[in-house]
Amino acid sequence: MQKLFELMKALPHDIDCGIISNSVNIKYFTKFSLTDGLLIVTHDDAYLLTDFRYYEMAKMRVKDISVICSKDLNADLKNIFKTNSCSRVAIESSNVVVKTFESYKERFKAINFITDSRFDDIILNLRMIKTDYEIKKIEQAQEITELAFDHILNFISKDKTELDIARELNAFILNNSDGLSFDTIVVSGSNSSLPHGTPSNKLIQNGDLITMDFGAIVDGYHSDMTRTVCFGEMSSEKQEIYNIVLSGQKLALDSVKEGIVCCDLDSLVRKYFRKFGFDSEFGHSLGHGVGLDIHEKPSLSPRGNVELKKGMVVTIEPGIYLSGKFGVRIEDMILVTENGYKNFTKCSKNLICI
Ligand SMILES: [Mn+2]
Repeated sequence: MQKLFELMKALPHDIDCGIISNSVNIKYFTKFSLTDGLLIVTHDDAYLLTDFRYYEMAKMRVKDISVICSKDLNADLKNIFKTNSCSRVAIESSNVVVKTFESYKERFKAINFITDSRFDDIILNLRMIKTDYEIKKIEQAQEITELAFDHILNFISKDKTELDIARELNAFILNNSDGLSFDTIVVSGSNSSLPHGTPSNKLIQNGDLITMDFGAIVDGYHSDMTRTVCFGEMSSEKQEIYNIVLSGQKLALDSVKEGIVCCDLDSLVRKYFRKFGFDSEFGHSLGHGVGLDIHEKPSLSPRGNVELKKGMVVTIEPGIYLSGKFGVRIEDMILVTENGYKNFTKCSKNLICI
């Protein structure tokens, strides 16, 4: 919160006040989850406006921020603007829908609403650098994800479908964490060439590669991991592609350090795959930030212009997808450190054959 105050004060064209409506951003600053509420920040003060449903719990849990049980949002906002002499009020342009924005303008005619992305940017940039508390939560989420992986390796057999495997992973994660990071991906055989394919009724067959992409949530913090395993006999072509993806991932990991620009890291792997003739077979980004959202800044894509910094948590997940045949993706989640990285993902990347 203190950092946000400082960054707001430092903005080139002064913003007196900001309205945070994205519940993930509210959670970030207050550690409190709600689906309905506003966090109003001035240069040195903050107010959490919520209603009867959340008020008592918020009052207990949220420290250093005035919690207001709002019965009349207009009146409460007007009051805050007046008490703090706010005339330039920023909204989260990437979160506020047109209808809400029009109604703000209508209700507060004297206020100049700032709609450029500066306010969003300072929040998202703050969220990129994880605190020790956040790192611990992400670590816990990843530990559960790996227990789920160990569990599923013993579950997979020839009488199981992709859906059976996905449901078993989901059940394990739901029993041991606060939720699923996203809809679990389990794709096998020729379906594995679909990077974000949906699990189907297809039975696991001899020689299939099975790609599983899944994660758990702990106190709002996500984990993200992908492993590709083999069922039965492995063809030399599959082995070869697996090794290329694995070396591509290693190349990226070895190059992670403070100061490297995200697109350069992405391009290292892309160029490496090109040597083997795989240009368009790696059609997605190398990775993404992870935290209170499963996908957040920075983006490790060909357009990612952010420099990696100590404290960022990102995935490194190259893949090669041969349409109609099979695909391989290997994904680890790492913490960027001064001289390299710390890998949250501990499980082996040697090709596992079941
Ligand atoms: Mn991912």
